[in-house]
Amino acid sequence: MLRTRFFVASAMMLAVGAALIVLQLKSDHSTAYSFMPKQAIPQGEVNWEIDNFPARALELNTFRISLHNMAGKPITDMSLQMQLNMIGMVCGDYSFVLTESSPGVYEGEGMPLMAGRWQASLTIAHPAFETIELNNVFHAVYD
Ligand SMILES: [Cu+2]
Repeated sequence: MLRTRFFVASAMMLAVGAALIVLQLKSDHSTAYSFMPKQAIPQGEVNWEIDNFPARALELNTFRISLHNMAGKPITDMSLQMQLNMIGMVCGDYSFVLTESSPGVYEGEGMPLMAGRWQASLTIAHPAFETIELNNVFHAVYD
């Protein structure tokens, strides 16, 4: 009898502990926005770079996107566009085009309008491919 009660009590404590861990993981997941430098696309992989990471607020920052296929060869002649939006705040978007500076490498200048967390939405288009949309998150700071 005592043993059963002990077992029930331990099982409940384990359940509560597990629930707390799950809650903690969930809240971590919703608050931890991390920059993902590599993202997969159906054709291969995308590499994100921001010069002087974290980005500078109210300054032009170079965003460099490298595209390569499964064989590691550059994916050329794509049309890239980026839009920056501040997360959880409507303080203005910033859109710009990225141009191909060397085969498979696309560069453009983006300006986050405030310090904080920003979402970068990238559109990769080509007449022969289905348009790809990717998102990333980065921090902007004041100089
Ligand atoms: Cu803002």
